[in-house]
Amino acid sequence: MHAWPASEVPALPGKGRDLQIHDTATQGTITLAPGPVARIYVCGITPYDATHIGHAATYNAFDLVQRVWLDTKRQVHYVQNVTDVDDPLLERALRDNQDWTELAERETALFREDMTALRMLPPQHYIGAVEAIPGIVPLVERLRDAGAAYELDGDTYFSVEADPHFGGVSNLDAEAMRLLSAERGGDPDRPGKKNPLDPMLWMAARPGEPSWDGGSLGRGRPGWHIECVAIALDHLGMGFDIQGGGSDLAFPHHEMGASHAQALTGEFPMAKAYVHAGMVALHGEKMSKSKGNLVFVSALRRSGVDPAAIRLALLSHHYRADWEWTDEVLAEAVARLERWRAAVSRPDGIPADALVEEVREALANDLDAPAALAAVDRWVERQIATDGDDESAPGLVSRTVDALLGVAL
Ligand code: 5CA
Ligand code: ZN
Repeated sequence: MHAWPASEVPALPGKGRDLQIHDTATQGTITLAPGPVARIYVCGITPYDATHIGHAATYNAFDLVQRVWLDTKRQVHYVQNVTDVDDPLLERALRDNQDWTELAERETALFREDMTALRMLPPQHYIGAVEAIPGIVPLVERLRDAGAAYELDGDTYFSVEADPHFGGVSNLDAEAMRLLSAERGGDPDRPGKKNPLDPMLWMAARPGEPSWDGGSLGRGRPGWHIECVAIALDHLGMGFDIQGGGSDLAFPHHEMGASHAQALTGEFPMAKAYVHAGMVALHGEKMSKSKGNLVFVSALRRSGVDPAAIRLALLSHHYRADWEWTDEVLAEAVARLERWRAAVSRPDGIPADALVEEVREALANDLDAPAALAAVDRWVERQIATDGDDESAPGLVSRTVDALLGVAL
C-alpha cells in the first residue's frame, strides 16, 4: 500500500537528545539508544470509519518519537499496518450494505489525507493485512509445527503457554486479562480451548465472508495479532526499538503479538519498549468507533479549522494522559496558534537558542509536549513584550516548532 507524502523536517543547530520513554512492560522509564537507524512499529487503523481525534492523538505521540530521533541525526525506519480485513470492518460493511474492500479503501484514503494535513510523518512501509496474508500463513504453520498452536474445529489458535514471557507486556492478572480478552476481540468462553486467553491465529472460512488460501491451514483469514507480528518481523526484525499504539492495545494485542514473535524466533523481547498513548474521551466516554461518540479530523478540517490548530490541541496534553476533547481545548489551540504566528511574523526578535534546547529537553523527557508548548509560550510572550534585534530568532523558532512539534507556523 502507498502511504502519504512527507512534510520536510528542517535541521536544527546543535545536537538532539536521546529519548527517554515510559515502557509499559517494565513499568518504568527507559533511555533508548538506537543505532544509526531507529526502528518503530505503530499499529494502524481498522478502516471502517474516519480518523477521529483519539486516533490522531495516538499517531501524534509516535510522530514526536520520530522527530526526536531525526533531531539526533538518526534515520527512522517506520512501519505501520492497516487492518483491512477484520470482524468490525466486515460487520460495518454488512450493516451499511456496502462492499468491504471499498469501505476499507475509502477510509484508508481519508486517513492518508488527515495524516498529511496534520503533518504526521509517513511510514516507509504501509502494509495492509490482506497483502500480508502470504507472509502470515507460513508463520502460523511454523507455530503449529512447533507445538505453539493447535486446531479447534478448523480454526487455529495460539497457545499462550508457549511463551515463558507471556503476561510481561501488560502486567495484568488473570482475571483482568480474561475480561479484556472478551471485550477486545477474544473468545475466552469458547469451549475446547486449552487456555481461555488463547487468541486465534487463523480463522477457517465462514460462509459469506472473504477467505484466502491458507496452505495446510485451509482457506480462511488471519487473526488480528499475527497480522502485526508478520508485518513487523518482515520489515523490522526482532528487537526493534518501539512497538506503539493506544493503551487499549497493551492487552491483548501487544501482549499476544509479543508472545507470537517470541515463540516464533526464540528471541526476547520483540520490542525494546512498548509505548502506549492515553485514551481521548468525548462527553465522558472513550471516543470509539463502536460507540459512535466521535469528533472526526476530516469534519474539523471541512469546517475550516486549521490542521495546525488541531495538532496544537493534541500537543497540549501529555501523550500518556487520558483526556477529554472539548470546544475549549480547540479554542485554546486556535488562540495559541494565532499568538505564535504573530510572534514569528516579526522581522527580528529575542534570541531563541535556549528555546531550542528547552523544547528538545521537554520532548526527550517522555515526550512532554505540554512542557514544550509552555517553553514556546514563554518565548512568544517575551517576544511580543520586548523589542529584540536578533534577526535569526523568528526563523529559528518556526523551524524548531516545525521540526520537533510538526506545526507549520
Ligand atoms: N487496527 C488496529 C491496530 S492493529 C486498531 O486498533 N485500529 S483502531 O482503528 O481501532 O485504532 C487505531 C489506533 O488508535 C490504535 O493505536 C488505538 O489504540 C488508537 N485509538 C483508538 N481510539 C482511541 C482513543 N479514543 N484515544 C486514543 N487513541 C485511540
Ligand atoms: Zn496492531
